[in-house]
Amino acid sequence: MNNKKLDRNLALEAVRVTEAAALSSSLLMGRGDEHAADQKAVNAMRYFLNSLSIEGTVVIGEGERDKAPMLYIGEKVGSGGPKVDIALDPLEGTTITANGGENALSVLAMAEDNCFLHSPDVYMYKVAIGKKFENFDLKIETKPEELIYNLCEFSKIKIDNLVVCVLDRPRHSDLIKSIRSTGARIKLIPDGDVSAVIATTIEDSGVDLYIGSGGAPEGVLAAAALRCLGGKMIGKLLIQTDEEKHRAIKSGIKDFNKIYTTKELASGDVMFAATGVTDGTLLKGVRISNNKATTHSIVMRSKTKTIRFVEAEHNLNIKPIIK
Ligand code: VTB
Repeated sequence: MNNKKLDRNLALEAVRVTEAAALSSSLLMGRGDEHAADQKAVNAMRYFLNSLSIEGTVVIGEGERDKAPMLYIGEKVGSGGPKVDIALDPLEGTTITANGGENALSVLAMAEDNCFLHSPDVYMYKVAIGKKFENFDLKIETKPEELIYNLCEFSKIKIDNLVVCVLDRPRHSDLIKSIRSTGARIKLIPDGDVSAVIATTIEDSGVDLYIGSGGAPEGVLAAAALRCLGGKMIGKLLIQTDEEKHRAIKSGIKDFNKIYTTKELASGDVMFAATGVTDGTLLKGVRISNNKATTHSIVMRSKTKTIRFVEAEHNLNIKPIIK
């Protein structure tokens, strides 16, 4: 069975996993406890991952083994079957969930061995553009102002109609100034850059371009999504300390200055599933009423570019949420 092409039904199985994680963590929406919400998502995701017929290895996970007791990088999951590499974030947007904000997702991507960049948990500078700009020559060294002018020239979009999404962080103050100097508009987000990168490719999301530094593991997950949806992303690891250098080397990174394309972050036949935890641009969050929960998920494959939106109703009398 090993090294066989991934069974397409696995993508549908993946939704069950993200649904479970989203359901569990959504119970703690707005309760101000990021850690507990994350833990619930991790418990549920791990339980359901272990029921899949795969020999899975977590390559993007909750962190190093000594810091993450579950779903750590290198952890084996599944009940046996084809070898699959797994990139996951049981709760992308822990703070968002704790605050009851928008765009928290439970995310899972799968591919054959060695298809995901084994990224250390450091920052990555990311630039992402949607499908409508796919033929645009995206270069990481282009200054934000120039990138915006070039993109508008390429697409004939008026500058003041272009919206750039940026994580709201003090480290982005110069970036924000540069973007504002062009006349383009900005959507500042508190967290959740996987969702923001995906938004560049969703029609009517109100986001055209994503720029800034965020988690590198989230960069791999976002690239996996773009492989299925279209759009382009480039990323560069931002390795700032000796300790980060050491972790990068341990992850197998040789060239610290390498600029990664979407395909270098997530190559091969990729499957991507996400379920909304809180309401967002792409998906609605979990709704619970009368012992019934409704989830909204997306599941897609890079090979066929099939995109499925799955709305599921869970009868909590028969199958309670894992707590
Ligand atoms: C971003 C954000 C994520 O990490 O990637 C961020 O999109 C980067 O770290 O949702 P900082 O918070 O240090 O800026 C997350 O918040 C996930 O932890």
